[in-house]
Amino acid sequence: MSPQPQHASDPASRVAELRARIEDANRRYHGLDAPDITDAEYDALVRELEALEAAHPQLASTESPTRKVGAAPAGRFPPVVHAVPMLSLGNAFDDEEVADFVRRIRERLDREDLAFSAEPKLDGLAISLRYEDGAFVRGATRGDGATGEDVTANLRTIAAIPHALQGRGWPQVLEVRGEVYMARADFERWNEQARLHGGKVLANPRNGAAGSLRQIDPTLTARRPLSFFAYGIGQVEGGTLPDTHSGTLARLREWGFPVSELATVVHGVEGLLGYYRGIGEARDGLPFDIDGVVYKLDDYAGQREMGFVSRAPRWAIAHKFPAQEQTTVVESIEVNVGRTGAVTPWALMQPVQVGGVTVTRATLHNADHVARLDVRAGDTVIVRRAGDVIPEVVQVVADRRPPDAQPWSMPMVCPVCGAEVVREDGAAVWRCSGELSCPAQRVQSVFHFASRRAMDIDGLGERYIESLSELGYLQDVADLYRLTIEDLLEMKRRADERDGTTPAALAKSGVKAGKVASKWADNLIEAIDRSRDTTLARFLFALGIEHVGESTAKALAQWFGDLELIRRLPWPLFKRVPDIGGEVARALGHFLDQPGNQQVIDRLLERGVRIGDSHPPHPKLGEALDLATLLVDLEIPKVTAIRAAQLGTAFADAQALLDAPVHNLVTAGLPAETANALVAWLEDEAHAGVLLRGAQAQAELRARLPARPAQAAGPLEGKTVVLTGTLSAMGRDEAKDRLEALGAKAAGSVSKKTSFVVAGEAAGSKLAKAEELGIEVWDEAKLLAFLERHS
Ligand code: I6G
Repeated sequence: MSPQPQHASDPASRVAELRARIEDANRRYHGLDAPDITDAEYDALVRELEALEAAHPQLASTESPTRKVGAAPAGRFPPVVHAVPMLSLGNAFDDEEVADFVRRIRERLDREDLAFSAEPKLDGLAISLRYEDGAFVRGATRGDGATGEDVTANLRTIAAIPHALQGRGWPQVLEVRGEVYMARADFERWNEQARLHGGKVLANPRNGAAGSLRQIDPTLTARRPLSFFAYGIGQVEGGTLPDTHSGTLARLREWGFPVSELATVVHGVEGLLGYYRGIGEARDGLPFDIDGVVYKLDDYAGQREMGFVSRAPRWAIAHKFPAQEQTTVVESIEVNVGRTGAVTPWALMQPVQVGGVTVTRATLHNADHVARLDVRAGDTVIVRRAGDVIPEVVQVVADRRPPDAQPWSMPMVCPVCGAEVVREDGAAVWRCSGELSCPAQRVQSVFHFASRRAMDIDGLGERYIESLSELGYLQDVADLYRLTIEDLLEMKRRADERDGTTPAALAKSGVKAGKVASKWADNLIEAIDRSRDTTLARFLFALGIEHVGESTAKALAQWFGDLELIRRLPWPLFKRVPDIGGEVARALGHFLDQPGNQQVIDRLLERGVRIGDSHPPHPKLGEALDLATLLVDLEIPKVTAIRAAQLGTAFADAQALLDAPVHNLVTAGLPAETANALVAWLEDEAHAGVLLRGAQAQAELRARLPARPAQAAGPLEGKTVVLTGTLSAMGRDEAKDRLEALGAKAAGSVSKKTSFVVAGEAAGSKLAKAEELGIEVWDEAKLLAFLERHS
């Protein structure tokens, strides 16, 4: 753990110290959106203060932060006095505290069966939206609970917030409360772009949401991908609402507010804890960050009777999950060399529990990120681990830096092979220039190639790949298909010797070394052999091309259908595939332009790799194989879609355009500035070459297009399916592949859009969700029967 500062020992001084620290944290969190401690640390300080105030009542004060909500607004926006205060929630950190919460209500109301509305607690920013006669008139932050900030203009830019209420029956005045948040994928996308282009990297989705709402210029807020969930109400006048919270949520849905689909009604302590566990299991797969779940007594009459204690209602509580952010100390900054040569810095840290997992390493993304955060060895940092994302360092705690901490810089040579580390102009990534002569790149590329979702060579772990590479058996992935049983046995013998696992030691432990090794080698050779029969998508993914993940590889296979065709395409043609943009297309083009890579593909095919699912290109490609589209895809400065269309009409083909003098371009209707920019661009031989290759590739694609309409759509075309639980006859991945092959789209979470859920053994919250939403559920037998019928 990080070194903690010394605390005052007498209660009065410690209380004063805690109040000052908590108030400072409140100001940073609510007012400045720049927290310097994690939520867990904050919660611990508040708990300590509460305990001290309870043990020493003479120290209690109405001015204590334990009696207040948030922080007074920082004054950037006009103040808004909330007609009904925006409170905060008490917290429960374990089952016992939840049981106490329920017991207190049961005793005070003298009721046995208590119904609670339960919903996830989003990690966002609480806001209040005021509607008068159905029109959105004002939106405010929570502030200190009594007074917030008027951020109406910014809230109007969020698509999920209705400008006018839908349906009918709404009260004349209605205040809706809820949480503005940034979905994880939007946050990741935003940061990826920010890292690439030097923009503002957000520490976490919550800071992203809060910072976005505090922009003075609403057009800046509009650019941020923000979402909203409604979870309650404030002032209501001139109308009535249902007499339960769950009924109100349903009504809010009808009036056009997004309400969490995971909100539900449960009964008693068991119901609450079951909900907590179910959401806990689903947490990593949710599209947004949550820090717990909230339980609210469902009936308003009971809520009124329970009332409030200082800053929080007695009828609601937040049950917190283990924190996803923690502080720890960076021991050193190391770099990793990936399969594309990217040299990525990461932090080796003192072990710390984050979200229930011990973490010692966290990514620092790239050199710019390290520079932006100014992370140094010795620094106390905040690490974050959310969902299945790799833990990352998000912030340095500046005032805990040791005086001798030194700034970090990227090593000039690759720590693995000694080749120069270089950075392309304008790129964020530094690369080892050693390519396949760098053992790290070689090992990583083979490891990826052999992985389950790629060529699926079972039994070939990273350690063996390292040994095979060290001993010269593997120069590149194609060498896998030359390995013999003898090579493997020789490698294993030498590796065991090096690791001290001698045949004598094995014999002593009762293992028949020779037999075991030869069985292992037989199996591995068999697995390599099996992998020869593959699909185009797997093959493309296995090549480890930068930015080409599994879904891009599948899209390429689906749209172009043939490796030989893909191998010859110049980069702009890849942009014809939906969801492939310039960056991915250029990475693909760059990979295929390297003679070394083409030779590896040749050798793989020579050594027996067979792609079994080649087919003609997707007929839709035929819709945009013209000169104008090519010119747009080439991203030529000043050549917009309109200008490209003019050129496409004026010139018969790419060669005619290349031959045209500048005045012909102007005659074709191009402004002089655009014509000059185009001529300057075409003067570069590489540009002219890619234009001509693009035109030839278009012609080839046209020739390959199927003469008649595409094959009939798969039986699951347009269906969205979610797989959950354990399937015994095949893995979930295989089931997913087979359903996708029949046209289905696989999703990670259940929503109203899900067509059906395949539920194996021990299916949990996703199954419960499907049942709750009335979505069709298939058991494994039904899945197998369906696949059998459509195989
Ligand atoms: O901060 C909050 C998050 C979520 C809440 C809340 C909530 O319900 C799902 N509900 C209340 C009543 C309050 N804060 C005060």
